[in-house]
Amino acid sequence: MTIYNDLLNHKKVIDQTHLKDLFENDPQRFNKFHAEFQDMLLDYSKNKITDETFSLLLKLTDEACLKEAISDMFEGKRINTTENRPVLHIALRNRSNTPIYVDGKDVMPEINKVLDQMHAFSDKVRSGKWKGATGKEIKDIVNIGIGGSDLGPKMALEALGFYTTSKLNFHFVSNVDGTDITQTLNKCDPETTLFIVSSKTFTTQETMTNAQTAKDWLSVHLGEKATKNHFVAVSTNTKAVKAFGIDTKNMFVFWDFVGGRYSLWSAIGLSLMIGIGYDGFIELLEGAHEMDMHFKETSFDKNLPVILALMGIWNTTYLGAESYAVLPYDQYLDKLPLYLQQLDMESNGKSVKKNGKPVDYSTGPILFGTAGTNGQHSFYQLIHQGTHMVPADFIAPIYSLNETGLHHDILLANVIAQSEALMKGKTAEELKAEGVDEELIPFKTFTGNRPSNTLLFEKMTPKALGRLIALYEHKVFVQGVIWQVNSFDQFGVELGKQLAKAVLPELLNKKQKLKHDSSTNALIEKIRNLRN
Ligand code: G6Q
Repeated sequence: MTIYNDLLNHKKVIDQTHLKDLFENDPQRFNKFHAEFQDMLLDYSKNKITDETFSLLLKLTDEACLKEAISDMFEGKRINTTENRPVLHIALRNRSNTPIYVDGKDVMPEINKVLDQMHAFSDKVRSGKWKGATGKEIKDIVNIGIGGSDLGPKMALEALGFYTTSKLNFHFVSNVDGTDITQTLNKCDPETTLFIVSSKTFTTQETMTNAQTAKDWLSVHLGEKATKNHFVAVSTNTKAVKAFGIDTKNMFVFWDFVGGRYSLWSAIGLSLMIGIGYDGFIELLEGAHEMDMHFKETSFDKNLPVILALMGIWNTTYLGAESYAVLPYDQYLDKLPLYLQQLDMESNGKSVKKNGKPVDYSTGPILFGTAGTNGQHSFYQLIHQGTHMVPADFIAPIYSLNETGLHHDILLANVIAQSEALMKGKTAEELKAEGVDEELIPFKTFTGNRPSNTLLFEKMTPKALGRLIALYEHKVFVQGVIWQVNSFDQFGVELGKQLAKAVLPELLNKKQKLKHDSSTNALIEKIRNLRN
């Protein structure tokens, strides 16, 4: 790992420099450190980098054989090594339809077939041709799913709210907490509600529990037979869908080569397609496909996902940042941080390399964020003046879909001012010149020198969203390759699924002997004594 050591040495030089000076010493800095694709502008000049940093970071991509890794993914090689699966979310949006082979078979015809099935179904629901058991049109769509089978369509339906039909209400039930399903059912009429049970495995405890409760609720009101008009399934597990009582004609399949957190583009996006229509969904796929091609074909020094990944690696692995804020200045993107939290933290929250050896450097950071300007009135304090360095991505559309008076200009002024303030800070001298009281100067001083990226795009459209999400997917991919982790498994998530299954019978049966530690035993005792 020679480049690793070179970068560690180089860090010592960077530690002596201030971002403000880098800008003052080089009026061309923005020109050097920005990249564009379609209507997207990525300004990464407010990172603590120099020409040398950037060229060393680019060498990391050679060392990690990034070019080959990208080809392997696009060619359907089994790059998810621990689960022995290819990783082909890119095939789901392969609008050019070039064949992609898995075990000698082109996967595109199957993918297009499911898209056609989704098209026909979503048209029927949107036009009112799909009827409930009593002959009424559907008014409420309830997606029941969790994690990757929930966050994508939930985030995207909100992001594309401007393009979503107002004839239908959309609900997402994910938590096994009975409050989630109860509150949703309270808003729905059984005669006009359609449930989409979304689960890759169709065995996930939360989803199956919620789906059963919904099915019972429907049966009480309309009888068991109503299931066929009010339930559809999105899954890879035909047997389990059948066993649950959903007609497999109303099942939309996807495949093992689609990871949960990468499944928005598959039939998991059914609720989204119903919301924005087939054409809108295709535009989303087109946007993502454009980003796929940009990622695959553009040299790394101009490649948006690669650059974003390298900035993240520099900040996390070398400069010691432990967290990372995603700050969209667009109300429609309010759920983007939540979505990216799963994408990034589930993919690269790993401490073992693909070869089974532990890493001795930092990998994926803790990701958080919220839509601007709300965060400015809360956690930005820590970002500006706390003891942690929190690199941030500011994301903003240049036009609002709801241009109202000066609102959007004010919003944009805020996003620009924030990244400038983080970079420059405010010195004691500047405060003195402003006439600030001597004793308040330490409190009002800002060190600055805090890194950020700014990503501007024209306006929120399905295409723009497709590009944006694919950008972050590939960023996470590049980081995984350089950190040498498998970004596509999630054994940490699976642990939770197993542990809860072991405790449940102990909670239900007071007599069952407990063999945990004293804390776990006491907590179980307390709950079961009171509940029984
Ligand atoms: C995603 C994860 C996880 C998964 C959920 C739901 O990458 O694996 O969030 O999506 O656990 O799983 P099912 O779709 O199988 O219900």
